[in-house]
Amino acid sequence: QEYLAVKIVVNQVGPNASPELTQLVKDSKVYLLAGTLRPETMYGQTCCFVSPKIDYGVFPTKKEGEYVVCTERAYQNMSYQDITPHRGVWDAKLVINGKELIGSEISSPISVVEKMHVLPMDTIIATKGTGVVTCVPSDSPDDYITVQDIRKKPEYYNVDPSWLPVDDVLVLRSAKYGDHTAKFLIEDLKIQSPKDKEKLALAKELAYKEGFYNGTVIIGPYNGMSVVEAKPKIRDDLVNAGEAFNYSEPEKPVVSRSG
Ligand code: ZZB
Repeated sequence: QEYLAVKIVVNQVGPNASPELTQLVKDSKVYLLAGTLRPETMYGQTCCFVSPKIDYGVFPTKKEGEYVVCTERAYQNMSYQDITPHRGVWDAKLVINGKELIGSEISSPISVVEKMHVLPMDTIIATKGTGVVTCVPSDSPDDYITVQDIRKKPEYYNVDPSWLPVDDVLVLRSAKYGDHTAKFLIEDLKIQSPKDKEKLALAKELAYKEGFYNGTVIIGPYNGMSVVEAKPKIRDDLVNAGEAFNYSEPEKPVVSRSG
């Protein structure tokens, strides 16, 4: 699986950050690394998700004074792909729980919304991607329903309502689902909560397929172009600007049955 890791700048830490993390963000450049398969939707980011159930590492990059936040597992993978300073070395400068990051003020490449915040997503899987998910509520049903749920009960999630994104930014058009694919599918499949796992998996698959094969970009420099055409261009632009990099995730290790 070939992911794009998007570098989201942490401008200011939130209220739960430890003194160590606060100091590090003051003294250095710290990026959240969001793993995505959909670079063409990056204009529509409205926040970034981490899981309060996952521990993350703050790891060094090849640039002095620059750090990235992701799961140890993800960084370990990267350490064999000539992305990190030392091959096969994955020592974290700092280990932090996702909770520490919530409420941080961030900004992400090509996002129309310039000032965003980190919010909690309980359904992030620790063993996939970087453990950091950039939120695109226009085209990701999981993101759409998660933001809605936080909006409904911010106290439960321990989220300051001022961190919530305002309007969704619409980035793709398709014949089947219009300009707001995620909203369409959430309503059509009557998905009520981020815990509706099976329906959300179906919504994700439908959104992926329609977006990729029949989607058109309706924003930014590739406005009017098909997703098939624009996707690699947007990916390359981000990589060339140093705002993202490609990395691959190995298939799950297979347990040998041969004995
Ligand atoms: C932005 C985005 C915009 C995404 C969209 C999807 C969609 P897959 O196919 O299952 O590998 N993601 C990444 N890592 C995780 C994780 N650890 N746990 C839960 N979700 C994760 O899914 C990869 C996509 O799932 C990634 O691409 C990321 O969200 C999220 F419009 O990034 B995506 C229809 C989906 N649309």
